[in-house]
Amino acid sequence: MLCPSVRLMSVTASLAGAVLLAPAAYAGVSCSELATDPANGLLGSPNVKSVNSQVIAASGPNVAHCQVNILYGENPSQNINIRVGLPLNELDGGTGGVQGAWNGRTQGIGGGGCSGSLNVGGPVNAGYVGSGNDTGHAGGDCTPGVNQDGTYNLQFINDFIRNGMKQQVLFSKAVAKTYYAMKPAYNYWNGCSTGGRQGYVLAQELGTELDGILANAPAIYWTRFQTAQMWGQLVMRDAFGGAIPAARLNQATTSAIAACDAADGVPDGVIDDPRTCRFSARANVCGMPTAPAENCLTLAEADAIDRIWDGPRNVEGNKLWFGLDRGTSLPALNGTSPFFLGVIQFQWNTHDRSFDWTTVSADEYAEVAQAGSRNIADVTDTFGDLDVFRKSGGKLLTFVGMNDQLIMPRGVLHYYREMAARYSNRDKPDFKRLQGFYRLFRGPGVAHCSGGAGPQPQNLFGALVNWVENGVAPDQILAQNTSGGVVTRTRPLCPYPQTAVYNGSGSTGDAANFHCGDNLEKLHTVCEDVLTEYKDEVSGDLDYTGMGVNPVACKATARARGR
Ligand SMILES: [Ca+2]
Repeated sequence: MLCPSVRLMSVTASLAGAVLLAPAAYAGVSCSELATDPANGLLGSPNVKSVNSQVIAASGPNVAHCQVNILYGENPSQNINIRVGLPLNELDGGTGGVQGAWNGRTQGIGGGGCSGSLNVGGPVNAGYVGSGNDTGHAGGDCTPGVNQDGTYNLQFINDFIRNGMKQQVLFSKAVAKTYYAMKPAYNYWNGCSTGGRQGYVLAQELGTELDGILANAPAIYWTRFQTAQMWGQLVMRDAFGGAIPAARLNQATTSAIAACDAADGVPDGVIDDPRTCRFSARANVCGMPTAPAENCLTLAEADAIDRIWDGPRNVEGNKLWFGLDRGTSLPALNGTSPFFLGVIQFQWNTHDRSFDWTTVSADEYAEVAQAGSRNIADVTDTFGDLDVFRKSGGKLLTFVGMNDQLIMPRGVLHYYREMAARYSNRDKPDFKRLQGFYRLFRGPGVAHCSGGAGPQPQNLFGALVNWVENGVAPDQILAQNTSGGVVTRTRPLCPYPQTAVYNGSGSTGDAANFHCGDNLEKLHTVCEDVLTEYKDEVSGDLDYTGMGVNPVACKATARARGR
């Protein structure tokens, strides 16, 4: 057998950036020792309430690995479960990596909804040290964020919003260093939805710890967008006391796609940029020549759907958050029961666990939104800057489906535009400059994280790794549709504000016939998405601050459009 230290040095040389701590002799420890020897930094350490570690044998698709479970808490009420999965090191029989079976990298994975995740099999099977955490609570219920006595349970909220994943990342790096006697060469995050939001929190608040973050469909602006999940429910309840039948909602979506699909130059069943689609559900009112053969609407239903697309406004008509875009499946938020996290969000906003959303009219929406902004959104909404992350050389990659049915994708564009303004030389957003470390890819026709009629993005994480380790920034991401395992359509996805432009000849089902171009930051599109002042939702002015959007130009274009 090759001397471990020689072998370690030779393979390490192939991994740029790896830092070898102990070239003379391999100083790693066995998996079982990680939790039993206080010298390894876990047992007996401050705030580590308990720890165990054991080798888990290979099973089905899962490789043999070392599993470390840590219960972390700085006080009796804080109980964050963290799991770190480590490909076996040499002492434990691992082979094939830069040390044992390890590829020299860590990859934290995120949760969903109000849950974390302890399932680290994906990264571990790919050779990474994988990590997850439960965000400090079991299950997916956010209700305990408000105590019965009407106070906030800030421990619960902060552990879910930020503490869990920060400790997860820090422990995963420390445990890897001890187990392999090597610092990880690269550290990554990989999450979607809540996992995407967690990636943004890490970029904003733990900016020096990660080299690359894949944060898809991020649930940032948690309070504001989850409150907006209830908008359609209020509108429908006001108008006719209940939900529009799903078949009629779905027909309205189908009709909107039919009306706007070809306007982007490619009739493919997908609206490339739904912000440009002005289709009104009134076209589907029963008796209208444009009405569909089945599932036509009453006028009240049509107006309610138009308001769902438009999104919440206050009584003065100023926009408070973004709606669901045309082409997006509507029943997830607008079914006979509201989405459960939206109901709980109203309770968080009002810090009243028994708050009943059915007591709120659409005209009163702004009051609930403002309560949320003033009471809790500073804690939950994670809209901080990326200064430290940017300065330390991190790369942030985000994919968001334009027909996401749970988060409002325009919220992600909103943050991206803000950062483009922040990292520009002048007031005007500078997307090229922003793209130096932060790239946002839109997925036309794609639903929440995946699904929907649009081409699905391929190998986003691989693109991030290539960017971080080889300096190759992704200029496009390949997306595809498949049917029965056969690829039926390919299309490039482009870094915002570019989009895929058809070259004019050849199959529109072939990515080779498209290039990334155009500029979707059209003045009227951007102006219409300026929001009412944060924390003054009831009667505040539209807030252009920090958006890089010129209010004078917006007023001029609004006048020209007669709006
Ligand atoms: Ca189209």
